[in-house]
Amino acid sequence: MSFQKVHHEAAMLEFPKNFVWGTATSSYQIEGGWMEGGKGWSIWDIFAHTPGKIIDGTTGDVACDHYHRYRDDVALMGAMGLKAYRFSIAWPRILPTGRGVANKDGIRFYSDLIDALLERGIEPWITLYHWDLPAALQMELDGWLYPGMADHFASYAALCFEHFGDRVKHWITFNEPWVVSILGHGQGVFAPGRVSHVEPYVAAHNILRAHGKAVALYRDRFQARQGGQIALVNNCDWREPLTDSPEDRDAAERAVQFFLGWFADPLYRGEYPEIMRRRVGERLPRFSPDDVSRIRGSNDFFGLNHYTTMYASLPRPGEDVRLAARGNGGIAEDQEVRLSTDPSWQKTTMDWPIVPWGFRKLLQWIHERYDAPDIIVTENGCSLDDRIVEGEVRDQSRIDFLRGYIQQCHEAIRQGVRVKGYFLWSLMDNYEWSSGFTKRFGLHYVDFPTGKRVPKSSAAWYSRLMRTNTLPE
Ligand code: PNW
Repeated sequence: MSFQKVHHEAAMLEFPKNFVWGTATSSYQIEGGWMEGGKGWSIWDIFAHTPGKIIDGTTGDVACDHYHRYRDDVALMGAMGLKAYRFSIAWPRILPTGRGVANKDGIRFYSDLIDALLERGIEPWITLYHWDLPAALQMELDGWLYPGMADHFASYAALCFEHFGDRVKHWITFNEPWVVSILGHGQGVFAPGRVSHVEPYVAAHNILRAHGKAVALYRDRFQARQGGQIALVNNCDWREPLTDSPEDRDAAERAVQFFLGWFADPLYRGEYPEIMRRRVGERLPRFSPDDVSRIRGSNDFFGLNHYTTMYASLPRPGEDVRLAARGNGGIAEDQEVRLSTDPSWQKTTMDWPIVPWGFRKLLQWIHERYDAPDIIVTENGCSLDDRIVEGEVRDQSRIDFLRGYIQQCHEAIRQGVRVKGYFLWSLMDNYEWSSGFTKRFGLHYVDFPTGKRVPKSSAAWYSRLMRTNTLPE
Protein backbone atom coordinates (compact mmCIF):
# COMPACT_ATOMS: atom_id res chain seq x y z
CA MET A 1 0.00 0.00 0.00
CA SER A 2 1.48 3.32 -1.00
CA PHE A 3 0.39 4.96 2.27
CA GLN A 4 2.81 2.72 4.19
CA LYS A 5 5.65 3.84 1.99
CA VAL A 6 4.92 7.48 2.68
CA HIS A 7 4.65 6.61 6.33
CA HIS A 8 8.07 4.99 6.33
CA GLU A 9 9.99 7.53 4.25
CA ALA A 10 8.58 10.41 6.22
CA ALA A 11 10.69 9.92 9.37
CA MET A 12 12.95 12.89 10.32
CA LEU A 13 11.24 15.48 8.20
CA GLU A 14 12.20 19.12 8.48
CA PHE A 15 9.55 21.85 8.27
CA PRO A 16 9.90 25.20 6.49
CA LYS A 17 11.61 28.01 8.38
CA ASN A 18 9.16 30.14 10.39
CA PHE A 19 6.56 27.39 10.44
CA VAL A 20 4.24 28.26 13.33
CA TRP A 21 3.88 25.55 15.98
CA GLY A 22 1.29 26.02 18.67
CA THR A 23 -1.48 24.58 20.80
CA ALA A 24 -5.11 25.63 21.02
CA THR A 25 -7.84 25.96 23.66
CA SER A 26 -11.12 27.84 24.08
CA SER A 27 -12.58 29.95 26.86
CA TYR A 28 -15.56 27.86 27.95
CA GLN A 29 -13.56 24.65 27.83
CA ILE A 30 -10.78 25.78 30.18
CA GLU A 31 -11.53 28.99 32.08
CA GLY A 32 -14.11 28.28 34.74
CA GLY A 33 -14.72 31.42 36.80
CA TRP A 34 -18.15 31.42 35.23
CA MET A 35 -19.58 34.07 37.54
CA GLU A 36 -16.43 35.98 38.36
CA GLY A 37 -15.00 39.26 37.24
CA GLY A 38 -18.40 40.59 36.20
CA LYS A 39 -18.85 37.95 33.50
CA GLY A 40 -22.34 37.48 32.11
CA TRP A 41 -23.84 34.10 31.33
CA SER A 42 -23.29 32.49 27.99
CA ILE A 43 -25.53 30.08 26.11
CA TRP A 44 -23.09 27.32 27.11
CA ASP A 45 -23.54 28.13 30.80
CA ILE A 46 -27.25 27.63 30.32
CA PHE A 47 -26.99 24.61 28.03
CA ALA A 48 -24.55 22.77 30.30
CA HIS A 49 -26.76 23.43 33.33
CA THR A 50 -29.77 21.95 31.53
CA PRO A 51 -30.35 18.39 32.71
CA GLY A 52 -29.81 15.79 29.99
CA LYS A 53 -27.65 17.83 27.65
CA ILE A 54 -24.17 16.76 28.80
CA ILE A 55 -23.36 13.05 28.91
CA ASP A 56 -21.75 13.08 32.35
CA GLY A 57 -23.99 15.83 33.74
CA THR A 58 -21.05 18.20 34.27
CA THR A 59 -20.67 21.91 33.46
CA GLY A 60 -17.80 24.24 32.63
CA ASP A 61 -18.32 26.27 35.83
CA VAL A 62 -14.79 25.42 36.94
CA ALA A 63 -13.34 23.45 34.00
CA CYS A 64 -9.52 23.69 34.19
CA ASP A 65 -9.78 26.72 36.46
CA HIS A 66 -7.56 28.50 33.97
CA TYR A 67 -9.15 31.80 35.01
CA HIS A 68 -7.20 31.52 38.27
CA ARG A 69 -4.27 29.44 37.04
CA TYR A 70 -3.42 31.19 33.80
CA ARG A 71 0.03 32.22 34.98
CA ASP A 72 0.95 28.60 35.76
CA ASP A 73 -0.47 27.54 32.42
CA VAL A 74 1.61 30.10 30.56
CA ALA A 75 4.63 28.77 32.46
CA LEU A 76 3.79 25.26 31.19
CA MET A 77 3.69 26.63 27.66
CA GLY A 78 7.01 28.34 28.16
CA ALA A 79 8.54 25.11 29.46
CA MET A 80 7.42 23.35 26.27
CA GLY A 81 8.96 25.97 24.02
CA LEU A 82 5.62 26.90 22.52
CA LYS A 83 5.85 29.54 19.78
CA ALA A 84 2.16 30.33 19.52
CA TYR A 85 -0.96 29.84 21.61
CA ARG A 86 -4.48 30.00 20.24
CA PHE A 87 -7.19 30.79 22.78
CA SER A 88 -10.58 32.44 22.72
CA ILE A 89 -12.12 35.43 24.40
CA ALA A 90 -15.41 34.87 26.22
CA TRP A 91 -17.66 37.56 24.77
CA PRO A 92 -19.73 37.72 28.02
CA ARG A 93 -16.56 38.56 29.98
CA ILE A 94 -16.06 41.62 27.80
CA LEU A 95 -19.74 42.46 27.43
CA PRO A 96 -21.90 40.70 30.05
CA THR A 97 -25.12 41.28 28.10
CA GLY A 98 -23.46 41.20 24.70
CA ARG A 99 -23.65 44.95 24.09
CA GLY A 100 -22.78 48.26 25.63
CA VAL A 101 -19.81 49.26 27.72
CA ALA A 102 -16.78 47.02 28.16
CA ASN A 103 -16.39 45.25 31.51
CA LYS A 104 -13.02 46.36 32.90
CA ASP A 105 -12.28 43.11 34.74
CA GLY A 106 -12.83 41.12 31.56
CA ILE A 107 -10.52 43.38 29.60
CA ARG A 108 -7.91 43.13 32.33
CA PHE A 109 -8.00 39.33 32.43
CA TYR A 110 -7.22 38.95 28.72
CA SER A 111 -4.79 41.84 28.72
CA ASP A 112 -2.78 40.20 31.52
CA LEU A 113 -2.90 36.85 29.75
CA ILE A 114 -1.60 38.43 26.54
CA ASP A 115 1.23 40.14 28.44
CA ALA A 116 2.17 36.91 30.22
CA LEU A 117 2.39 35.13 26.85
CA LEU A 118 4.45 37.85 25.21
CA GLU A 119 6.87 37.92 28.16
CA ARG A 120 7.70 34.33 27.28
CA GLY A 121 7.91 34.95 23.59
CA ILE A 122 4.64 33.17 22.86
CA GLU A 123 2.51 34.70 20.12
CA PRO A 124 -1.19 35.05 21.01
CA TRP A 125 -3.66 33.94 18.32
CA ILE A 126 -7.11 35.01 19.42
CA THR A 127 -10.49 33.56 18.52
CA LEU A 128 -13.29 36.05 19.10
CA TYR A 129 -16.11 33.54 19.02
CA HIS A 130 -15.68 29.97 20.20
CA TRP A 131 -19.38 29.37 20.87
CA ASP A 132 -20.00 31.10 24.24
CA LEU A 133 -22.51 33.68 23.07
CA PRO A 134 -23.82 36.09 25.73
CA ALA A 135 -27.10 34.53 26.85
CA ALA A 136 -28.90 37.88 26.66
CA LEU A 137 -28.37 37.98 22.89
CA GLN A 138 -29.94 34.55 22.56
CA MET A 139 -32.91 35.41 24.77
CA GLU A 140 -33.61 38.86 23.39
CA LEU A 141 -32.69 38.42 19.74
CA ASP A 142 -32.54 34.67 18.95
CA GLY A 143 -28.78 34.82 18.59
CA TRP A 144 -27.43 33.88 15.17
CA LEU A 145 -30.91 33.65 13.67
CA TYR A 146 -31.18 37.43 13.92
CA PRO A 147 -29.57 39.36 11.05
CA GLY A 148 -28.71 42.30 13.32
CA MET A 149 -26.25 40.09 15.21
CA ALA A 150 -23.68 40.98 12.60
CA ASP A 151 -23.49 44.52 13.99
CA HIS A 152 -23.35 43.38 17.61
CA PHE A 153 -20.52 41.03 16.79
CA ALA A 154 -18.62 43.75 14.93
CA SER A 155 -18.97 46.11 17.92
CA TYR A 156 -17.65 43.44 20.27
CA ALA A 157 -14.79 42.71 17.87
CA ALA A 158 -13.94 46.42 17.71
CA LEU A 159 -13.56 46.51 21.50
CA CYS A 160 -11.10 43.62 21.29
CA PHE A 161 -9.11 45.25 18.48
CA GLU A 162 -9.01 48.49 20.48
CA HIS A 163 -7.84 46.94 23.72
CA PHE A 164 -5.62 44.12 22.50
CA GLY A 165 -4.72 44.86 18.90
CA ASP A 166 -1.50 46.66 19.81
CA ARG A 167 -0.14 43.26 20.95
CA VAL A 168 -2.21 40.73 19.00
CA LYS A 169 -1.36 40.14 15.34
CA HIS A 170 -3.54 37.13 14.56
CA TRP A 171 -7.30 37.27 14.87
CA ILE A 172 -9.86 34.56 14.23
CA THR A 173 -13.42 35.82 14.00
CA PHE A 174 -15.31 32.53 14.32
CA ASN A 175 -14.41 29.01 15.26
CA GLU A 176 -16.21 26.39 13.19
CA PRO A 177 -19.47 27.93 12.02
CA TRP A 178 -20.35 24.43 10.76
CA VAL A 179 -20.56 23.20 14.36
CA VAL A 180 -22.62 26.20 15.49
CA SER A 181 -24.98 25.69 12.57
CA ILE A 182 -25.34 21.91 12.43
CA LEU A 183 -24.79 20.81 16.02
CA GLY A 184 -26.23 23.99 17.58
CA HIS A 185 -29.15 24.76 15.24
CA GLY A 186 -29.73 21.47 13.39
CA GLN A 187 -29.27 18.55 15.75
CA GLY A 188 -29.53 20.52 18.98
CA VAL A 189 -26.66 18.65 20.65
CA PHE A 190 -24.70 21.87 21.25
CA ALA A 191 -25.89 25.25 22.52
CA PRO A 192 -28.32 26.83 21.87
CA GLY A 193 -29.87 23.40 21.34
CA ARG A 194 -32.12 24.16 18.37
CA VAL A 195 -33.45 21.34 16.17
CA SER A 196 -34.29 22.38 12.64
CA HIS A 197 -33.65 21.89 8.94
CA VAL A 198 -33.97 25.59 8.20
CA GLU A 199 -32.12 27.33 11.00
CA PRO A 200 -28.64 25.87 10.31
CA TYR A 201 -28.58 27.75 7.00
CA VAL A 202 -29.82 30.96 8.61
CA ALA A 203 -27.31 30.82 11.47
CA ALA A 204 -24.46 30.07 9.05
CA HIS A 205 -25.52 32.98 6.88
CA ASN A 206 -25.58 35.48 9.73
CA ILE A 207 -22.24 34.25 11.03
CA LEU A 208 -20.66 34.81 7.63
CA ARG A 209 -22.24 38.26 7.50
CA ALA A 210 -20.93 39.02 11.00
CA HIS A 211 -17.46 37.86 9.99
CA GLY A 212 -17.63 40.15 6.95
CA LYS A 213 -18.57 43.16 9.07
CA ALA A 214 -15.86 42.51 11.65
CA VAL A 215 -13.19 42.12 8.97
CA ALA A 216 -14.32 45.26 7.14
CA LEU A 217 -14.12 47.18 10.39
CA TYR A 218 -10.67 45.76 11.19
CA ARG A 219 -9.41 46.71 7.77
CA ASP A 220 -10.89 50.21 7.90
CA ARG A 221 -9.87 51.19 11.37
CA PHE A 222 -7.10 48.94 12.68
CA GLN A 223 -5.21 46.81 10.22
CA ALA A 224 -2.94 49.47 8.74
CA ARG A 225 -1.84 50.66 12.18
CA GLN A 226 -1.79 47.32 13.99
CA GLY A 227 -0.50 45.22 11.14
CA GLY A 228 -2.32 41.99 11.99
CA GLN A 229 -4.12 39.29 10.04
CA ILE A 230 -7.71 38.16 10.40
CA ALA A 231 -9.54 35.06 9.27
CA LEU A 232 -12.33 32.62 9.99
CA VAL A 233 -11.64 29.02 11.05
CA ASN A 234 -13.54 26.15 9.47
CA ASN A 235 -13.61 22.52 10.44
CA CYS A 236 -13.80 19.77 7.88
CA ASP A 237 -13.44 16.02 7.80
CA TRP A 238 -12.23 14.35 4.62
CA ARG A 239 -14.70 12.35 2.53
CA GLU A 240 -13.13 9.60 0.46
CA PRO A 241 -15.22 7.99 -2.30
CA LEU A 242 -16.14 4.48 -1.17
CA THR A 243 -15.62 3.13 -4.70
CA ASP A 244 -14.27 4.52 -7.93
CA SER A 245 -17.74 4.87 -9.40
CA PRO A 246 -18.72 8.33 -10.64
CA GLU A 247 -21.70 8.26 -8.22
CA ASP A 248 -19.49 7.73 -5.18
CA ARG A 249 -16.95 10.29 -6.33
CA ASP A 250 -19.70 12.81 -6.78
CA ALA A 251 -21.08 11.93 -3.35
CA ALA A 252 -17.69 12.53 -1.72
CA GLU A 253 -17.18 15.83 -3.54
CA ARG A 254 -20.71 16.90 -2.62
CA ALA A 255 -20.08 16.03 1.03
CA VAL A 256 -16.95 18.22 1.20
CA GLN A 257 -18.76 21.08 -0.51
CA PHE A 258 -21.62 20.85 2.00
CA PHE A 259 -19.12 20.71 4.87
CA LEU A 260 -16.41 23.20 3.94
CA GLY A 261 -17.53 24.82 0.68
CA TRP A 262 -20.63 26.08 2.51
CA PHE A 263 -18.37 28.54 4.39
CA ALA A 264 -15.19 28.76 2.33
CA ASP A 265 -16.87 29.39 -1.03
CA PRO A 266 -18.46 32.65 0.17
CA LEU A 267 -15.09 33.74 1.61
CA TYR A 268 -13.12 32.98 -1.55
CA ARG A 269 -15.71 33.06 -4.34
CA GLY A 270 -18.51 35.23 -2.99
CA GLU A 271 -21.32 32.67 -3.06
CA TYR A 272 -22.47 29.32 -1.74
CA PRO A 273 -21.53 26.25 -3.77
CA GLU A 274 -23.79 25.73 -6.75
CA ILE A 275 -24.64 22.22 -5.59
CA MET A 276 -25.94 23.63 -2.30
CA ARG A 277 -28.00 26.33 -3.95
CA ARG A 278 -29.58 23.69 -6.14
CA ARG A 279 -30.29 21.17 -3.38
CA VAL A 280 -31.19 23.41 -0.45
CA GLY A 281 -33.29 25.75 -2.57
CA GLU A 282 -35.30 28.34 -0.68
CA ARG A 283 -33.91 27.39 2.72
CA LEU A 284 -30.51 28.73 1.65
CA PRO A 285 -30.44 32.51 2.20
CA ARG A 286 -28.91 34.88 -0.37
CA PHE A 287 -26.20 37.42 0.24
CA SER A 288 -26.88 41.07 -0.53
CA PRO A 289 -24.33 42.80 -2.79
CA ASP A 290 -23.03 44.65 0.31
CA ASP A 291 -22.54 41.36 2.15
CA VAL A 292 -20.68 39.90 -0.81
CA SER A 293 -18.40 42.91 -1.03
CA ARG A 294 -17.40 42.45 2.59
CA ILE A 295 -17.25 38.63 2.72
CA ARG A 296 -15.48 37.84 -0.52
CA GLY A 297 -11.72 38.12 -0.03
CA SER A 298 -12.05 38.57 3.72
CA ASN A 299 -9.82 35.68 4.82
CA ASP A 300 -6.17 36.64 5.34
CA PHE A 301 -5.35 32.95 5.81
CA PHE A 302 -7.26 29.69 5.54
CA GLY A 303 -7.87 28.42 9.09
CA LEU A 304 -8.59 24.69 9.18
CA ASN A 305 -9.55 22.35 12.01
CA HIS A 306 -9.29 18.73 10.99
CA TYR A 307 -9.92 15.53 12.94
CA THR A 308 -11.11 12.61 10.85
CA THR A 309 -12.16 10.92 7.60
CA MET A 310 -15.08 8.82 6.43
CA TYR A 311 -16.05 7.11 3.20
CA ALA A 312 -18.83 8.68 1.20
CA SER A 313 -21.11 6.96 -1.27
CA LEU A 314 -24.44 7.39 -2.99
CA PRO A 315 -27.19 5.95 -0.77
CA ARG A 316 -28.74 2.75 -2.02
CA PRO A 317 -32.21 3.17 -3.56
CA GLY A 318 -34.77 3.59 -0.80
CA GLU A 319 -32.11 3.76 1.92
CA ASP A 320 -32.72 6.21 4.75
CA VAL A 321 -29.53 8.23 4.95
CA ARG A 322 -30.48 10.21 8.04
CA LEU A 323 -28.84 7.82 10.46
CA ALA A 324 -25.82 7.19 8.27
CA ALA A 325 -24.92 10.85 8.43
CA ARG A 326 -25.64 11.76 12.02
CA GLY A 327 -22.92 13.35 14.07
CA ASN A 328 -20.37 14.52 11.60
CA GLY A 329 -22.55 14.38 8.54
CA GLY A 330 -24.54 17.58 8.34
CA ILE A 331 -28.07 17.46 6.95
CA ALA A 332 -28.01 14.13 5.20
CA GLU A 333 -31.20 14.53 3.18
CA ASP A 334 -29.89 17.69 1.58
CA GLN A 335 -26.61 16.07 0.61
CA GLU A 336 -27.79 12.60 -0.33
CA VAL A 337 -24.59 11.10 0.98
CA ARG A 338 -24.08 7.85 2.86
CA LEU A 339 -21.12 7.76 5.25
CA SER A 340 -19.22 4.68 6.35
CA THR A 341 -15.93 3.66 7.90
CA ASP A 342 -13.39 0.91 7.30
CA PRO A 343 -13.47 -1.62 10.13
CA SER A 344 -9.67 -1.75 10.04
CA TRP A 345 -9.36 1.93 10.98
CA GLN A 346 -8.42 2.62 14.57
CA LYS A 347 -10.60 5.15 16.37
CA THR A 348 -10.14 7.75 19.08
CA THR A 349 -12.41 7.81 22.13
CA MET A 350 -14.62 10.29 20.24
CA ASP A 351 -15.15 7.34 17.88
CA TRP A 352 -13.43 9.33 15.15
CA PRO A 353 -11.43 7.14 12.74
CA ILE A 354 -7.67 7.79 12.59
CA VAL A 355 -6.87 8.26 8.90
CA PRO A 356 -3.81 10.47 8.41
CA TRP A 357 -3.86 10.37 4.59
CA GLY A 358 -7.31 11.98 4.60
CA PHE A 359 -5.66 15.10 6.04
CA ARG A 360 -3.29 15.36 3.06
CA LYS A 361 -6.14 14.91 0.59
CA LEU A 362 -8.20 17.62 2.29
CA LEU A 363 -5.25 20.04 2.25
CA GLN A 364 -4.82 19.38 -1.47
CA TRP A 365 -8.53 19.89 -2.08
CA ILE A 366 -8.37 23.30 -0.38
CA HIS A 367 -5.22 24.24 -2.30
CA GLU A 368 -6.93 23.53 -5.60
CA ARG A 369 -10.39 24.92 -4.95
CA TYR A 370 -9.30 28.19 -3.35
CA ASP A 371 -6.23 29.04 -5.44
CA ALA A 372 -3.43 28.10 -3.10
CA PRO A 373 -4.21 30.11 0.03
CA ASP A 374 -1.87 30.17 3.01
CA ILE A 375 -3.30 27.52 5.30
CA ILE A 376 -2.99 27.44 9.07
CA VAL A 377 -4.05 24.20 10.72
CA THR A 378 -5.74 25.76 13.73
CA GLU A 379 -6.69 22.42 15.33
CA ASN A 380 -5.72 18.78 15.04
CA GLY A 381 -5.42 16.18 17.75
CA CYS A 382 -7.12 13.22 19.40
CA SER A 383 -8.91 12.13 22.54
CA LEU A 384 -7.61 8.94 24.12
CA ASP A 385 -8.13 6.91 27.24
CA ASP A 386 -5.21 8.50 29.12
CA ARG A 387 -4.45 7.40 32.66
CA ILE A 388 -1.90 8.31 35.26
CA VAL A 389 0.24 5.31 36.15
CA GLU A 390 2.85 5.86 38.83
CA GLY A 391 2.74 9.58 38.26
CA GLU A 392 3.16 9.37 34.47
CA VAL A 393 0.87 9.43 31.47
CA ARG A 394 2.38 7.40 28.65
CA ASP A 395 0.29 8.24 25.62
CA GLN A 396 2.23 6.53 22.87
CA SER A 397 -0.95 6.31 20.78
CA ARG A 398 -1.23 10.10 20.77
CA ILE A 399 2.36 10.37 19.59
CA ASP A 400 1.55 7.88 16.81
CA PHE A 401 -1.54 9.87 15.87
CA LEU A 402 0.38 13.14 15.74
CA ARG A 403 3.30 11.68 13.82
CA GLY A 404 0.91 10.29 11.23
CA TYR A 405 -1.03 13.52 10.76
CA ILE A 406 1.99 15.80 10.86
CA GLN A 407 3.81 13.61 8.32
CA GLN A 408 0.88 13.98 5.95
CA CYS A 409 0.94 17.71 6.50
CA HIS A 410 4.62 17.72 5.58
CA GLU A 411 3.89 15.65 2.48
CA ALA A 412 1.24 18.18 1.42
CA ILE A 413 3.77 21.00 1.84
CA ARG A 414 6.29 19.03 -0.25
CA GLN A 415 3.67 18.85 -2.97
CA GLY A 416 3.21 22.60 -2.94
CA VAL A 417 0.33 23.15 -0.52
CA ARG A 418 1.03 26.34 1.42
CA VAL A 419 0.63 25.15 5.01
CA LYS A 420 2.20 27.75 7.30
CA GLY A 421 1.39 26.55 10.79
CA TYR A 422 -0.05 23.83 13.00
CA PHE A 423 -1.90 24.17 16.31
CA LEU A 424 -2.42 21.04 18.35
CA TRP A 425 -5.75 20.54 20.11
CA SER A 426 -5.18 20.81 22.98
CA LEU A 427 -2.72 22.23 25.49
CA MET A 428 -4.47 20.31 28.26
CA ASP A 429 -7.44 18.06 28.89
CA ASN A 430 -10.57 20.17 29.13
CA TYR A 431 -14.35 20.34 28.99
CA GLU A 432 -15.36 18.60 25.79
CA TRP A 433 -18.76 20.25 25.27
CA SER A 434 -21.64 17.75 25.38
CA SER A 435 -19.13 15.02 26.26
CA GLY A 436 -18.29 16.84 29.49
CA PHE A 437 -15.06 15.61 31.05
CA THR A 438 -15.21 12.16 29.48
CA LYS A 439 -12.76 12.95 26.66
CA ARG A 440 -9.08 13.82 27.05
CA PHE A 441 -7.47 15.74 24.18
CA GLY A 442 -4.56 17.33 26.07
CA LEU A 443 -0.78 17.25 25.95
CA HIS A 444 -1.17 17.77 29.69
CA TYR A 445 -3.30 15.52 31.82
CA VAL A 446 -5.64 17.47 34.09
CA ASP A 447 -6.76 15.86 37.32
CA PHE A 448 -10.10 17.67 37.51
CA PRO A 449 -10.81 17.21 41.21
CA THR A 450 -7.56 19.00 42.12
CA GLY A 451 -6.80 20.88 38.90
CA LYS A 452 -3.30 19.43 38.83
CA ARG A 453 -1.58 19.35 35.38
CA VAL A 454 0.74 16.48 34.47
CA PRO A 455 2.63 16.58 31.17
CA LYS A 456 1.96 13.46 29.09
CA SER A 457 4.71 11.76 27.04
CA SER A 458 3.27 13.53 24.00
CA ALA A 459 4.11 16.94 25.54
CA ALA A 460 7.84 16.13 25.52
CA TRP A 461 7.54 14.70 22.02
CA TYR A 462 5.76 17.80 20.70
CA SER A 463 8.18 20.07 22.51
CA ARG A 464 11.09 18.43 20.70
CA LEU A 465 9.28 18.79 17.39
CA MET A 466 8.78 22.51 18.00
CA ARG A 467 12.37 23.09 19.10
CA THR A 468 13.97 21.19 16.22
CA ASN A 469 11.34 22.06 13.61
CA THR A 470 11.80 18.44 12.59
CA LEU A 471 9.53 15.47 13.01
CA PRO A 472 11.37 13.06 15.31
CA GLU A 473 11.48 9.28 14.68
C1 PNW B 1 -13.74 21.26 17.72
N1 PNW B 1 -17.89 17.31 14.80
O1 PNW B 1 -15.05 20.86 17.91
C2 PNW B 1 -13.64 22.49 18.57
O2 PNW B 1 -13.09 23.60 17.95
C3 PNW B 1 -13.04 22.24 19.92
O3 PNW B 1 -13.62 23.17 20.81
C4 PNW B 1 -13.26 20.81 20.34
O4 PNW B 1 -12.86 20.57 21.65
C5 PNW B 1 -12.49 19.94 19.37
O5 PNW B 1 -12.89 20.20 18.03
C6 PNW B 1 -12.67 18.45 19.64
O6 PNW B 1 -13.99 18.07 19.51
C7 PNW B 1 -15.70 19.95 17.11
O7 PNW B 1 -18.85 16.70 15.28
C8 PNW B 1 -16.81 19.33 17.63
O8 PNW B 1 -17.57 17.15 13.59
C9 PNW B 1 -17.56 18.45 16.88
C10 PNW B 1 -17.16 18.20 15.58
C11 PNW B 1 -16.04 18.82 15.04
C12 PNW B 1 -15.31 19.69 15.81
